[in-house]
Amino acid sequence: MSDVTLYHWEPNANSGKPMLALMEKGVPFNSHYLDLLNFDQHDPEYLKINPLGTIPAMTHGDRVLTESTAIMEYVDEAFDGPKLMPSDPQDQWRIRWWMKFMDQWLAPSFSMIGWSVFVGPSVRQKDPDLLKARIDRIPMPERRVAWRKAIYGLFSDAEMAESQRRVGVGIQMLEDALSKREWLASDHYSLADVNGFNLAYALPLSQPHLSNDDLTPNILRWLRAIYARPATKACWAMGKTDMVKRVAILEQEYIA
Ligand SMILES: N[C@@H](CCC(=O)N[C@@H](CS)C(=O)NCC(=O)O)C(=O)O
Repeated sequence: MSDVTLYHWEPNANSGKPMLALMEKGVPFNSHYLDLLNFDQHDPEYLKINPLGTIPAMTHGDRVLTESTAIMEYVDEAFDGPKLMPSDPQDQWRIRWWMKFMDQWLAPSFSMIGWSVFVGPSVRQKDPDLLKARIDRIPMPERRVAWRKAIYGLFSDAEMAESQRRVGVGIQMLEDALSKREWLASDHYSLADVNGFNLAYALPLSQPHLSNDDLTPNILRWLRAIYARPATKACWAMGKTDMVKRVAILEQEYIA
């Protein structure tokens, strides 16, 4: 029995970041799955761990850790195993630059699109009174707004267009960076790659007109190389829903 417990949803976006970091490091952990589409993250029991009602969260002994990127950095420092943050200060800066850019600017746009096309439609057929009660108990006002918009289809055309624009800019930036080096932010596989994979693994399916072998060969090379890693395969095998099956697109090799 490990003294590490990870509270997570599918290996995807924020939950997948600490899952994959733990598995890359070879750190055993207890997996506590929360079904985001069943609003498990707002259950009173879980709010004792993370009062914000978001996932992931991790406990290590009596320490409680939240924020997916900060958890990954903790995991890299606190446990043995391959280093996912190199010692060179410029590499560290580049890795943190990319993680901040992805977390703050790019991921919210991916998320808005995902919530609009997948999360909202997945839950809106539930009983209306139950949905209202579930939304009303969400601790963070901004998350309540996001859930309402997703469930009732209220994301505006302007905000969806801005998210799509950011996804386009982000894809171009990833392609440019990956045309200069093998990995995203240093010459070694790092936390920036773990972070980026969780954001981008389904791009060839979700944005096929912007990310494919012809337009973004370096992104595809990079995604396939990460998916070929045993830790990534093991991590995605932990998924419980069809969502994770999207990663299978990376098993297809490019035939010119
Ligand atoms: N900045 C936080 C964001 C956490 C977050 O918003 N997670 C999403 C899932 S990717 C969540 O819990 N959403 C559920 C909700 O808002 O109810 C982190 O990186 O850990």
